[in-house]
Amino acid sequence: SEAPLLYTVEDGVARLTLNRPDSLNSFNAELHAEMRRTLEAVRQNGSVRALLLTGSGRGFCAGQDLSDRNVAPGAEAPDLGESLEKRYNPMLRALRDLPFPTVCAVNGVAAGAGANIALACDIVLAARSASFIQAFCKIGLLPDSGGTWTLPRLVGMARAKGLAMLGDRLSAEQAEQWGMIWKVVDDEALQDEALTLARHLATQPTRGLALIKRALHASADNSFDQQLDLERDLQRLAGRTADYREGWPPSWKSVSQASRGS
Ligand code: T3D
Repeated sequence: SEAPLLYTVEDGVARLTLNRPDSLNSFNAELHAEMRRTLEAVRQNGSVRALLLTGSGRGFCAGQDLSDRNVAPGAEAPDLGESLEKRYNPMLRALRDLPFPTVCAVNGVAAGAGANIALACDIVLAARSASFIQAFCKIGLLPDSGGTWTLPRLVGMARAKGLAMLGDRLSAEQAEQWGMIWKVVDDEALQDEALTLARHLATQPTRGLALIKRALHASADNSFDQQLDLERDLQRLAGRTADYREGWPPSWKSVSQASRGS
């Protein structure tokens, strides 16, 4: 049978494609194992400078494969805490902590954990026909894969509560209007545009982008004062990178000339 996860590296971009289209790329144990292995390989691969995550077929990801969760009456309940501890949480941590930009191309419906995996990426593009569903409440669960942390920060508490407690389908366009994602793209242009964006990011100062990511992530838990201290520390590191030292005179000149209209 076909691999549940497709993985290529080209032009500094690691492309991961969830590939269980018959079940809308839902996560079974095999896909979890492949994701874990591949995210580790991506982190270790010195030539990778951006990651692009997408799905095959008409969906992006429907979250947990519920056919692995059939609970017969009277049977012992599965330990979902263990599922998060051993599978989802390590995946989300690995994805979020990658020291380079992650782009998600949401090609179709993103439901349950699938929605929150997408939202854990740095830049989220979605096909116009895609949608996001915090489906958990319909089966008695709460948003996981970081959703209860990510959602209020992206869309505010009122919308986070509505999404999480109602489980309604949010269109890609509404998600863009709410600032939950970066951009909606026409369906037929999605993969090209996402790849172009990921390739562009892979040519940019990777260490600087990693520091941006660190600072923005830390801001969620810091006071303004703490964040100023963090910016000082990280800017010190950024100022020592070859990218800064080689890059600033010509790009500064071209920027200032452009802004003077010459
Ligand atoms: O358990 C733990 O470890 C805890 C962690 C939980 C994390 C979670 O993600 S919990 C939330 C799980 N996901 C869901 O509740 C979403 C379930 N799916 C849906 O609600 C709908 O499929 C969608 C709204 C996403 C899409 O609807 P639609 O009408 O476009 O497609 P469909 O017909 O429902 O699905 C197409 C096929 O995919 C279908 O199979 P079939 O009939 O063609 O053979 C359907 O059964 C299958 N499928 C969809 N989602 C899942 C799935 N199969 C297994 N697991 C799924 N989650």
